[in-house]
Amino acid sequence: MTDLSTTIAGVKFPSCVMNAAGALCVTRDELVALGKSRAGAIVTKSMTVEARQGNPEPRYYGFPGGSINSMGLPNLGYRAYAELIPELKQFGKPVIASVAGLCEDDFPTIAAVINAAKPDLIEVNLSCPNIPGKPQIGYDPEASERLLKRVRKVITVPMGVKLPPYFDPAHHEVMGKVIGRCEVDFLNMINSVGNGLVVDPDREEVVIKPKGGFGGLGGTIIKAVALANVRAFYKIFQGKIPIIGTGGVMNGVDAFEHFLCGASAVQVGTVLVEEGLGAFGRLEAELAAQLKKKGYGSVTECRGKVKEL
Ligand code: RRO
Repeated sequence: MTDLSTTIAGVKFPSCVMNAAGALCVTRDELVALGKSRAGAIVTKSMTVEARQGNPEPRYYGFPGGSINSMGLPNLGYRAYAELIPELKQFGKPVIASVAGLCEDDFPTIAAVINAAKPDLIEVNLSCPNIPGKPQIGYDPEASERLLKRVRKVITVPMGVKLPPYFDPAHHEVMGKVIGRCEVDFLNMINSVGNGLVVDPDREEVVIKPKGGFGGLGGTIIKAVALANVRAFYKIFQGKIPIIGTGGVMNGVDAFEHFLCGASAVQVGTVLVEEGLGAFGRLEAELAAQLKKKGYGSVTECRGKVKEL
């Protein structure tokens, strides 16, 4: 039997495949359905202080190579998620609460109350690309460090950071130094590739309404960017900070590639939205078959083993 379980920051996950924050995880019904599914964890939608409807629709569009979204942080508000966490913990798998905010002060406010509700882990989202007029915090190293130091003071459960994609080794290095100074317990990368544009040539139109059609890209078209970021941070921290690999996982072989690059678990967004909760069982079966084919008995055995030429 192939072992698909994993451990992140001391927390045991029954399966290494789970939803990415944002995918089918906004409402109580969606979160409970994740609890009943084969997902290895329940990850909440990134939360803000007040409940939000999000951006106008259409705000998600799937196409053969991937997806584009500009959801605009639709969520129930942090108080509702704080109340839901004890119920969600009864499904016997870790609960990861994703904390966001519309300004820096929101993050510690939310983090303190969510931490008191005792999710198994907290993920701090520094990389929402879709709030009109607000650049991603993760692209500002000083703001990132300031914010991480503030939330670290109020978080006692393992704290992770959801990072945007970086496209230059100099940026990996700068953010690596920031993370190294902030007592981060795990990393999750990448968030969607921000501010892409998808055009429908027949209609001669953009495909989503907010921000003139600009939105975060996900799915197959971002896999190489995701793998590069997982690998870069795995090397910077020499495997000592566990990494959740997110981006472009559509099948078991994609997940295997993330593990080879250094991931300890993977999260799925686009494939989950397109295929529904049945995606977890399929991905697990495909990943188990791939590991067996390559002679590995567990995901931990192949972690970081990609060969360089
Ligand atoms: O809600 C969103 O528009 C959104 C968020 Br918070 C995020 O972190 N990443 C993304 O692709 N969309």
